[in-house]
Amino acid sequence: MFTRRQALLGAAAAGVLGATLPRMASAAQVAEADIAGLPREKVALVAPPFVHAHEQVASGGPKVVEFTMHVLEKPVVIDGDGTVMQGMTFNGSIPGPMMVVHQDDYLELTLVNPATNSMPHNIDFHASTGGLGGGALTLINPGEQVKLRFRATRAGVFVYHCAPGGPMIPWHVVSGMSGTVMVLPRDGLKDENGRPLRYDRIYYIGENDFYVPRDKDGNFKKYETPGDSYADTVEVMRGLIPTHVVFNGAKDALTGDNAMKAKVGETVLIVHSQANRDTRPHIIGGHGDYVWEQGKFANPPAKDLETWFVRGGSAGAALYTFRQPGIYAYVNHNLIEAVELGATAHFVVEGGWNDNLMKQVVAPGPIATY
Ligand SMILES: [Cu+2]
Repeated sequence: MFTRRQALLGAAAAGVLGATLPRMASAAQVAEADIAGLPREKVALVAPPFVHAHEQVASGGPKVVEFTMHVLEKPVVIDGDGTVMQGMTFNGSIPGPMMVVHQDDYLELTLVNPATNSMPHNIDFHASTGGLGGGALTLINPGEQVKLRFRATRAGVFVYHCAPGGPMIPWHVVSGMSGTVMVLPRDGLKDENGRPLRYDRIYYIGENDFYVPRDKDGNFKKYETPGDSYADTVEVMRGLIPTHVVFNGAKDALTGDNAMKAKVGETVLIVHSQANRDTRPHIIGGHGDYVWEQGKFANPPAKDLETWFVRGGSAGAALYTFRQPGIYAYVNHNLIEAVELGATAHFVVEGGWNDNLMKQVVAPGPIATY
């Protein structure tokens, strides 16, 4: 292969730089040589709702950011009753971990399908361009691995999911195989006037709809393997009514000891993805100060939203500065889904109460008679 570097060296030696280069190196070869010269960074992923450390404003030029994920098929408990689903996961978590890069970086993923799995898997990156979002180039059997690189040309939060073909696609997705890539603008997030926006903390909430079959008595059924659960699960899926709608892979995965933390005055970026079904995030007692409802940062954020809409197959981002302490429920504001099916998380916020914003003027007591 004749690279741009070789072409430049050869042309410079011959003293004809510029005259021969365009015809001697194809655009693809030029790009490959350019990419080979970029700095590389290896990033270790962390399980949601946490996100790996990253710069909000890129300190250098484009680079190649390397990630590795293992697909793990495993049973997961999805509610407090001990209901078990035969899950399929990226890196063992539902949702899969968030990968953060900057616009014009190259994201390079090594995807591993261990021999202990039973099925082929792949990855479709909504952030990428071409080849089924990488799905066509990443289909691997148990015992195989593959490496895919794509250029992050558009800024925003984007879903990734498994898409191994036909009826396997929705089944793998509703079994847990989705996650998010965040492509930050190189100069960071901005408000509607182009002024910089920063966050003190970031949380990634992946919402999932699960379809667990029931036995004739109405109890959730348990299966030995994903394959055993397939036929019954597809029947429930076709009814389009989920048995569970949860954040972070299980009912109450983000409440109690696992509630997300913040302090009064801190600004939190909340990224919310749903790979399969529409949802409507809402902070009870708070707002979205700046919301990229469609999740794409080239568009100005909406302001002061009460509830926002995240389309199935996309991710949205909301920036909120907490102004009061307390426990905030963060819900899908279909309240049946929030309370009955599981789509509720908590933020525990420390700090001083502001009476100017809210005050109980008279405590509850008997109805006054005059
Ligand atoms: Cu899969």
